[in-house]
This record gives sequence, structure tokens and C-alpha cells, in this order.
Amino acid sequence: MAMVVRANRLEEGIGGHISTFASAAALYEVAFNHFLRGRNESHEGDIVYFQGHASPGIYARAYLEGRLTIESLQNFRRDLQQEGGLTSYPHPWLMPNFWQFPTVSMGLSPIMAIYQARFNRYLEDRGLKKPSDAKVWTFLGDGETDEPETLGAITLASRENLDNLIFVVNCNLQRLDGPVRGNGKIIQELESIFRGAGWNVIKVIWGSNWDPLLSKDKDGILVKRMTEALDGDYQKYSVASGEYIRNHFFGTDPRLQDMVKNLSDTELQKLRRGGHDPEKIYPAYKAAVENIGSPTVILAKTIKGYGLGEAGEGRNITHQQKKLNEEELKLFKKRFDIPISDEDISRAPFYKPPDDSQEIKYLKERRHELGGYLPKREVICDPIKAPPEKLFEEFYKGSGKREVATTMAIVRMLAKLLKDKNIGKLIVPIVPDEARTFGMEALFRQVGIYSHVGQLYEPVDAETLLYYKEAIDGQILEEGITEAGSMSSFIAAGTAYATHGINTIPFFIYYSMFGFQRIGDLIWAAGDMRCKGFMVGGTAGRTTLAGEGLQHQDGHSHLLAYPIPNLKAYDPAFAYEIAVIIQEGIRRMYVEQEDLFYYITVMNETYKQPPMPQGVKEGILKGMYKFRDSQNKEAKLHAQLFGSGTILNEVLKAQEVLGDKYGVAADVWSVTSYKELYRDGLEKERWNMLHPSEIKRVPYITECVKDAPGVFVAASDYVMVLPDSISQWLPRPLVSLGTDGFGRSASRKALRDFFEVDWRYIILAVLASLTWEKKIEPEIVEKAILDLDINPSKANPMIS
Ligand SMILES: Cc1ncc(C[n+]2csc(CCOP(=O)(O)OP(=O)(O)O)c2C)c(N)n1
Ligand SMILES: [Mg+2]
Repeated sequence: MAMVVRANRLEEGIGGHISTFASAAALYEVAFNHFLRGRNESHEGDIVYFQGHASPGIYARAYLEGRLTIESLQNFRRDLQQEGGLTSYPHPWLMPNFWQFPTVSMGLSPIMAIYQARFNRYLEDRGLKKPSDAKVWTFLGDGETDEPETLGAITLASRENLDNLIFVVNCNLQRLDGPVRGNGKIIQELESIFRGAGWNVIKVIWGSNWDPLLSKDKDGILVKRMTEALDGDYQKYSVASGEYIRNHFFGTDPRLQDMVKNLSDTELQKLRRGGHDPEKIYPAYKAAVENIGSPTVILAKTIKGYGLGEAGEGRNITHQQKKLNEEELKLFKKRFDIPISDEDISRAPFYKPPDDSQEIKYLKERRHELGGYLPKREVICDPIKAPPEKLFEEFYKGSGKREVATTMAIVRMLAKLLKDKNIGKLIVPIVPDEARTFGMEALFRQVGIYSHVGQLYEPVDAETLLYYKEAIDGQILEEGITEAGSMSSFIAAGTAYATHGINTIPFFIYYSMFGFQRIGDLIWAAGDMRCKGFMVGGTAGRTTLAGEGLQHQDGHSHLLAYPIPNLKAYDPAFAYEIAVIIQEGIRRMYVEQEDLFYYITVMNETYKQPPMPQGVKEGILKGMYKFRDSQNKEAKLHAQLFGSGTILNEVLKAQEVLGDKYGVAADVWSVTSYKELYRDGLEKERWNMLHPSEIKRVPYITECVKDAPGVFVAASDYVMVLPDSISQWLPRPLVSLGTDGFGRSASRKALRDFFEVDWRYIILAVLASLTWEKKIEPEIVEKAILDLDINPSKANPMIS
């Protein structure tokens, strides 16, 4: 509390939360002192997701344990102070030795925890980790259960018998604005949901001082009254006088009134909620850890802002309360019996009992007994041995006469990686019910689909070569139709290097449209967590995925990939480009142990995959390289064409026609990543700005095209802002073609005409640019429009 109050005195409006932890303190303390096991040589430790807004309490405890300095506490919410600070919420990116899991985007921690618990089993079933009784604990708010992600995956946990999973829902009956269910009862509601889903439900509702009353309740009238009273009523009782409680709660029945006639008003007011009573919490936790065969949820009733009194206890404003005045501070210290003098209290000092005090000794002893301190993030993981160059060679050679889609290429690469003797077992293919779409069904048989119980039935296609094979040691995580669940598995696998010291390499292959725009927040969390692995967006490209129409055709996932700082995003055209990217990705993430992850789009259009030209590997990784010079050496007119993904083929066709028919020598560049080019440009520009007297650094893209003659045209299957983002570093203006607008159900050819990204529009853009540069007359463009059969009055796809 003092940490938040002081932070806000130092910096008005810096924020923070007091009331969340105030309501959950006993829930955490009992766990810390008796249940949560630390990671050490003899035990892998429990995995704990702390409720994000409770972080001040977790910091305070770490300070008492001697793990955080007083300076860092003083700098709560001020990460940028010179001597360091404590970040507002759990962020492994900012405190990589402390926090493991970002939890503050509410709803993400419960779903991540479920898939984490399942992934722990997966590692055990596949022999990658020793079986263990370690638990995954998740502390969450009752308001948080309204997030679809919180409850959306709970049946997975029961179906998979995840008795290594425990949810603790702090039911303080309030969220930010007011009651969670004023007119209802959140605990009863959650109980029925979890029980229906097959969970072990433990309710911690009433404190010990209700026990004598309950034992007198022979005919159940007290329980009936408890069940009738609404959450809105209970919230009122938490701030009301004993007299009000007597009249209102017990006043509905003379027999109830009789039950409490010997209790004073003060005693009535002090009737505790179970979540504030360690003697009730302990047995609940004990029952949870001893439960076999199903996950457990503990629904603990508490009071939000417990102990804040007039300053916020049980009030609707309590969530936002960050300032206490002198009077309120005095009452707080009195209530919790904190030995600070009345003179000192106005400063809101930190109180730490001496190291040899009973309290500190006890706290440290308990942690020692339980295996060490929590939370702690510690990477103890050896680098892997990189897969051999040989594995990728086939892709460098091209596909000869065979027409192959990049999707087929990446699936083949995955199949080969799975066979590699060093890293094969570490690969974790993850699919949300889309394996057949991507031609991955051969992998079903090759490595099997993971199932904790194996395959208890005879599969309908058992006779076929590629039957649906489920196995206890199956390697594929076939998640069903849940991108959020699949991403949670990706996160568990991609952070196993830190959580378990195991270098699992996830490949999450999904419909690219249902990635960033559907589960962007989980991807953000993955970045925060320093997650590794490959996200593979299949059926990508707004005009390449024919027929599917508006909802499926992705033309913007690469734009949505821009903001994630440690994500590399590539839109490759050819199999060899993918091979280079994956080889380098494995090297950087798992050999060099860099905290990066990758997004690669692959498409389902088939074409001959060319062999890799000499010396292009570096360019592929940096974002662009010259793929083909113009064959027309005589031409007076020039152009530089940028193409990405399958649209590169349109660019190559345009190059040919421009040379043959229009006398334009056009060079073609394969742009594998606008994001890489953009970040490189920003980096160089920033350096130049900060070092005005030194020799200017040149962006890679500028370097590439510095001597390239002619006009610039870029075409991709994505929104035009991608090429536009790098145009500032070109020597002359750029015309971008792309797929802004809603998709359509149509053929590839029709779509590329509609979005104006086919070879004809590329030619048009080149010719138009040449007129603007006064290199040719507008009549030539007029004629080309006719020759190329382009309709100038067609609707603009961007707005139609
Ligand atoms: C996805 C998301 N939406 C909104 C918020 C803002 N927010 C922070 S705490 C909070 C209320 C939390 O209520 P509850 O889950 O009941 O937790 P309590 O503080 O009561 O323990 C809200 C709306 C957030 N952090 N994440
Ligand atoms: Mg709440």
C-alpha cells in the first residue's frame, strides 16, 4: 500500500492498485508459506501465474525476503529511473529474472495456464521431462472470468485430467466499476460452470467465526439465507454496521435473529469471509493439491480493498484508490497493527521487520523449506546443435519442372526437421484443425497426434496409409478449432527453454487470417515472454487464396506483425527463401539463444520453385535481394520492381512484357520482409540524427538500390502501407500496389484484377511513373490501358 501511495505522491497519476492485493493477501500468503514450490536441483518447482494487478503485494513480499532493494521499491512504476524500478505489472521483457508470465491482459493467464499444464504432461509423455508432481497455479479475479479466454478452454483441462492445474479465483465480488454480479452470485455461477465442465470445485466462502452459527443451523435456514442474499447485498454488508447486518441479513427470519442474539454488533461486523481466513484457505489448498484426476478451482470469497476502511474497503471506487490521506493511513496501520509511529505515518514509510524477527525468519524458513523464492525466471538451458546444412539443400536446388506451393515446401521442411536426429524430437507442430488444408496429414502417421490416453478406438481410416493416428508419445498438438488455445501451446513450447530448460521448437501452422487479428494480444504476450518459435500463416495472401472471400483472405497480417518488437516477419516467394529463414531462425533462437520469434507466410499457389541464385542468403534475411536483372540490355527506359510472396511471379511476368513490348529494362527484387527493411531504415536514421558529425549510416535498402536506374514500383498481396513504409529511403518516388479493401470470392486471376496487383497493373504503374518523370508521353499509357484491357472506371477495391 505504501509503495503505491508513495509512487503517486512522487508522480501524480502514475497509478497502481492497492485494493486487489488487499483482498488477496491471505490467499497469496498461505500459498507462499505452505504450497508454492520453488525450482531447484531436486524439484522443478511450481508454475505460478500471479494476478497482474496484485503485483505490488508480490513486490512487497520479495522485499521482505531480501530479494528487492528499497530503491527499486521506491521506483515502483518508474522503470526508467537510473537506478532501475519495478515495472507496473508482470513483464518478463522488463524484469527477465523475476517475472515469468505476463498476466495483466486479463483472461490470457487462465488460458495460458491450462495449455501450460497440458504441455507439461506432453513433455512427460514424450520423455522430454521427468514426471513430476509440480502444479500450475493461477490466481485470477472474479471480474476476469467474464473474458472469453478465461473460461473458453476449461473443458480441455478436465478432458485431459489435468490434476496439475489449480485456479484460485479471488471472488471479491467487484471489478473496476462496481459489482461483478450485483443482482446475482458470481461464486454460484462459476461453481456451476466449472462443475459442469468436470472440475473439482472448492468454495472458501465463510470464515471460521461463522462455524458456530452454521453448526446451529439444523434446519438450513442460515444456508438458505446465505444463498438468497445477492452479491450486491454482500458488498453492502462489507461496509455496513453490525446493526444493519443484524436487521437486514439476519432480520428476514426471527429464527436467524435468534441465532445471533448473543453476538454484539462489532462481532457481527467482524464475521469474516473465507478468503481472509488462513485456517479456511489452507485446507482448501491442501485438498486441491491432493486431488487426483481433475483440475481444481478454488472460489474464495473476499472483500475488495480489505483493510482500507473508509478509504475503499468494499466501495465501488476502491479499484482506483491510490492515495490515502494521513487519517486513513493511521487507521490502516492500526488495523493491521503495524509498529509505525503516528508522526512517521504521514510519509507512508516502508515497514520491514528486522532480519532476526520471528516474522522474517519464518517467512524465509518457509521458502527455504519449499525450495526457494518465487516468482523467479531463470534460464538454465544449453544451446542446441544446429541441424545440418544438408537438410536444407534440396530446397536450394529448386523444384525443377514440378510445380510446388510454398506451403508444401514448408511442410516438407518440417517433415525433414522432425527426422533430424538431434533436434527432431524438439519440434512441436501445432495445428488448429487445419492440417489437411496445409497438406500435413502425412505427419499424422509420421510422428502421431499427441493424446495423453493414446488411441482408445479403431480409427475409421485405419486401413489407409495416412490414418489419423493418436498416440501417447504423439508429437503433433492437434488443438481443434482454437487459435487462442494453439497460441497458448505455442507460448508454452516456445518458453520451455526458460520454464523447464528444454529447447522445444514450436511450429504453429494456421490460417493466416485467424492469427494476428484474432489472437493479437496473445502474440503480444509471447513477445513479452521472450517466446521462441515459428508462427506459420498458411493460405496467406489476399488474392492468392482464391474463392474463400472476405473473411479468409489475409492481406494485412504482415502489417499487424509490425508492432511486435522481437518478431521477425517474412513474406517469402520461394522455397529456398523459406529454407534460409528457418535455418537462420533456428540458429539465432536456439544456438545463439536470442529472444526472437518468427512469422512466415506461406501460400497455396503452385509454381516451379527456382534454384537459389548465388550470394542471396544475406539479402533474404535482411529483407530484399536482386532476383533477376532485365534481359533487355538496350532499353533506354528503366524500372526497379519489388515483389513479395506469390505476387513476385506477376512482377516477373511484368518484367518480361516491359522489356519485350515497352522498351523498359526492369530489374526484379524479391522483398522478403518490409518489416526488416523498415526497422533497419529507422535504426540508421536514428543513429544519423544522434550523430550529426559522423559519416552517415546508409539503410540497407538505400544501399541496395543506390545505382539502380529508373522508376520504382512495388507489388505485394498485402496492404500498400508495407512498401510505403520504406519508400522514404529510396532515391526516387515509389508506386505501391497492394490489396487494400475487403476480399471477394473469386479466382486468383479475377482477384488480382480486382485488387489491381497483377502483371498488367504493374506495367501500368511503371508506365505511369515514367510519364510523371517526363520520360514518356501520356498517350503511351493511354494505349497501354487499352492494350492491357484495364477498365479505368472500375470501382476502387479499397472502398468497394
Ligand atoms: C483485457 C483487459 N481489459 C481491461 C483491463 C483493465 N482492468 C484492470 S483490473 C480491472 C478490474 C479487475 O477486476 P477483477 O478481475 O475482479 O480483479 P480484482 O481487482 O477485483 O481482484 C480492469 C477492468 C485489463 N487489465 N485487461
Ligand atoms: Mg474482483
